[in-house]
Amino acid sequence: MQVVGRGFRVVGVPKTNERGTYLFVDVAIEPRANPGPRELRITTANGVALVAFEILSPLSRAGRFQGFSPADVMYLIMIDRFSDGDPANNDPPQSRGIYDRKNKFYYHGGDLQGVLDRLPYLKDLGVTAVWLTPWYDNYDHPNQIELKEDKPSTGFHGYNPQDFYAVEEHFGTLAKLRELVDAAHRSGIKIIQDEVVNHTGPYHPWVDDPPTPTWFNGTKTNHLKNVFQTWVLHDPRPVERLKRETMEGWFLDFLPDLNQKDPEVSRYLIQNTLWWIGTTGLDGIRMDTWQYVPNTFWRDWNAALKKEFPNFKVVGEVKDGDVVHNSFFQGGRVRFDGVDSGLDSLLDFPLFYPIRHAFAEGHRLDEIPKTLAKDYLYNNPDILVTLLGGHDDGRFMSEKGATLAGLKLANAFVLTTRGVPQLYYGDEIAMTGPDEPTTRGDFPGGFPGDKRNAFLPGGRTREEDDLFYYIRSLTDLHTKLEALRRGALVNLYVSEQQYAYARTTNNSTVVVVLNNDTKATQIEFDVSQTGLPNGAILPDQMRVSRDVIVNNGKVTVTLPERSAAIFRWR
Ligand SMILES: [Ca+2]
Ligand SMILES: [Ca+2]
Ligand SMILES: [Ca+2]
Repeated sequence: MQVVGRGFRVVGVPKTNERGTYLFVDVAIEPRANPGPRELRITTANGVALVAFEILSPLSRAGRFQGFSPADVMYLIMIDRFSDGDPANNDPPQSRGIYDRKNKFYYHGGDLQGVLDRLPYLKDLGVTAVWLTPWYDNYDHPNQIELKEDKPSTGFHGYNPQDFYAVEEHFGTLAKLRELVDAAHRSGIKIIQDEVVNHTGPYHPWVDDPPTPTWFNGTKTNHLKNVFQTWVLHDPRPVERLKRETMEGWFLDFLPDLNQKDPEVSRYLIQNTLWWIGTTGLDGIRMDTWQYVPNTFWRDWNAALKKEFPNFKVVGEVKDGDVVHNSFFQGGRVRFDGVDSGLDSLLDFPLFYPIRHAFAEGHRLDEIPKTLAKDYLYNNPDILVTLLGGHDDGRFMSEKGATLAGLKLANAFVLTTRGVPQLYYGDEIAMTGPDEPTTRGDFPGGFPGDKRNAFLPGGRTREEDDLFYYIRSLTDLHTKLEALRRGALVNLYVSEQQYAYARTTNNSTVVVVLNNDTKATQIEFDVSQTGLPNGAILPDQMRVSRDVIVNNGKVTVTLPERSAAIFRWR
């Protein structure tokens, strides 16, 4: 083993695996090494191989690696289904034949250039952070292992990585990704990467030739199946067999489960994350299938990230409606297992389900404050990512009983309660889709030949336009009013279908009143704990209520059926 070029060297003795198919080499780069190409020269009895290696200049930190906060408005985009900015990559030579817009399980042509082209639209909507579904290279052929409706599927969603160091060719290149991150930053928009480290795609070359004997939990022919007994993960006295099946079982029985307890796997995954952040300048990570990976790995992974990128933030996906369960995974606290995972934030699924029940189906609204009442279990509830829609659930508008008025109410709540609000692409124009993958429909106007362009006002129906501007007025308030970005949440009034709360800072107060009932309402409630003085006049920013005046520490609010008022003081 030799290095060719200056400024780097091999550390220790390189190791090969038993079959001689992998070589593990540690390389140290000198702090003053000049950027540019290098080579590793590997000599064996059978000859010489050269491996290309490149030293990149570190990106300037200004305006990069920013993290996210409750001041942001996050927007989830499924890259393949949002906007096709480069039709030339729709059916690439290396993966010919898995592009078909008529097949909901195939690639549809959306790409990184498409997201780049739509930055002005996102900016106009008031988005400040974009979460993109995974851009890892997925397999180049139909998936014969995972049949959907008895037919082969593809990795259009990005969650079945084939190469952790490459960008999917349907989406673009690493250069295009860097261009997108830079352009987004110039528009005041952060980029959140969606990562997967629990498993690889079913066709990853490691599956037939693992770099170490313990690279995966089990093998293709001999592994546990994930039994999804997730409750045992927070059980201080778990049945070990159930815990192993849940932590180490292969997801859906076909996604090879990486063994993060193998030190080489752990190093590979940590370095891979640092590489994506460092080479692109992105701002945060949404981590898939968080709960199926050991907390000890997360502790080390988060520590490595924060050491290099102190402002960086991570939100984990724990898809569960139980606060007791979800709160166990948030970091900042050593749990009974003796580990602090270091995780900043979680997708707030415990709040997602009551949001759907109340605002889509019209069930009791007080389920929402009842869920928020469990916030004390979290180490930091204010950084949770709140949502009314996502790519793994049917669309809001496809729920039984859903109406535009209900969707407006749900948006009004998500954009005014505590947490980091997250929108799902297309919900702002009331897209429908009852299941996965119809919930991942093509954004109208994002694709060549589309009959209309809903990115532009003229391409939207009157109802869609009305909803779009309603949400835009909410994101506008969220951006302008400090109380909505970082105010404390104070509950003021709860009944079966009405809920009033304030967000307060030292010098500003916003009072939000939601009426989820199908008839008009008048409610009176005490606001003295918000510090609002008697005589204070509060205008409604949404223009559904008359101004209210604080009288004897109380206000009286009259609201039409299924509507939200947002009263602002100072
Ligand atoms: Ca394309
Ligand atoms: Ca591919
Ligand atoms: Ca696992």
